[in-house]
Amino acid sequence: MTFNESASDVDAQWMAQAIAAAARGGRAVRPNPRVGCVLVRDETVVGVGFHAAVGGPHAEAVALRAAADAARGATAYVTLEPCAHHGRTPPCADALIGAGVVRVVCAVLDPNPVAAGGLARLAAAGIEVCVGVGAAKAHRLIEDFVVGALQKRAYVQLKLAATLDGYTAASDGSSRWITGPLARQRVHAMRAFADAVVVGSGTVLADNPRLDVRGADAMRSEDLGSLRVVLDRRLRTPTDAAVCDVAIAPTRVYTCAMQSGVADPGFAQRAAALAQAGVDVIALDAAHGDDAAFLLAVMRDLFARGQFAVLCEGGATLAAALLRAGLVDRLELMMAPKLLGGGRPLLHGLGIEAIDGAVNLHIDDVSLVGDDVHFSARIARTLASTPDLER
Ligand code: AOF
Ligand code: ZN
Repeated sequence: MTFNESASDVDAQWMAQAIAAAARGGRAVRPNPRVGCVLVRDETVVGVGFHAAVGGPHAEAVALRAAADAARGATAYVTLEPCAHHGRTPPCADALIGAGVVRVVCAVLDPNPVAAGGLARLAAAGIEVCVGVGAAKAHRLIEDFVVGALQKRAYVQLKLAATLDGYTAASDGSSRWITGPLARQRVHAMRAFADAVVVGSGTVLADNPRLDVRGADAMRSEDLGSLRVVLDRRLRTPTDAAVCDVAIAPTRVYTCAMQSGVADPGFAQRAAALAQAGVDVIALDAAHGDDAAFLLAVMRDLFARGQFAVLCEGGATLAAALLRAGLVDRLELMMAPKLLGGGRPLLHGLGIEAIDGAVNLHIDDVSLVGDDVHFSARIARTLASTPDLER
């Protein structure tokens, strides 16, 4: 198998088209990956496909169907290694072989051990294969899938907003509209793409957010927004909190019936009141007294119930706890062109004392949104299954 050896700038351009096709897949593909495929023969595109919904045909199958006989002799550009397994659909590696494709260029290897092995199968059939072209961009589209496939937990995007000097609120607590309307619009788009929006109970108590997607007026009753999730170990969320208005969107509260092994006498009554208000209360037995274990249990439970990717919107205590637990996959940081010189910090309780302990980020994107700056960064860690190469 060659590793980028025979790839060229031309390959990078076709792969960019396959990546653009993959990006057309939306929420409906989860927990499966967003994948795109472009078939090229004689420098002409003869078929394009992308994975549109879980259970539906894979990107390669869609592109092969579009190309029909023109696939013979073509090169396939696929953003993910073609599968070698009989899953919900037959193996794409076999379909590519059967269609007479002569070369397969893919961006990243499949981290899913059940489906992997397609490149080896293609190579064994005499097809020229190549991996690593466009790897960084293609990997970005499947970050949620990789976390789900390897860790069976929800993928976590952490959204934070602060002044340029890193404060989320002034010392009197006032924080409304640190960032401008365009940045807020972008956050609404992120909420809409997530399967759930997650906050800590401190944020519910301090800011009373609604966490809706567009505003209740625009929402029809059958068109509820993303699930809202409150992490509330002590069950402090009041039933009259805006987030408990389940006419806007459904709400789930994760809690713990016991605190450090001690039963809380008012717990059952508060849980019953929330349930009465239509809130789904889930008490996890796991991990009394241990933030990291509680948060991991929450992320696993979310995944098991179909919330494969979540947007965490704070506050500072939950954000730090998630980072400490190694449960943040991507940071979305909105910074407003304002200075406060003091106030509430972005993170509370990260527990790092020396620069060596800093959380390292890899910034993929920086963009101006109105007057604000949006940084999108992944938490730097080794991507085991991904060649760290992009052409
Ligand atoms: C996709 N779409 O375009 C490609 C995938 O659930 P199944 O049976 O459809 O198989 C999903 C696995 O197939 C997935 O985990 C990934 O490893 C591989 N490739 N999956 O959903 C696609 N090419
Ligand atoms: Zn496949």
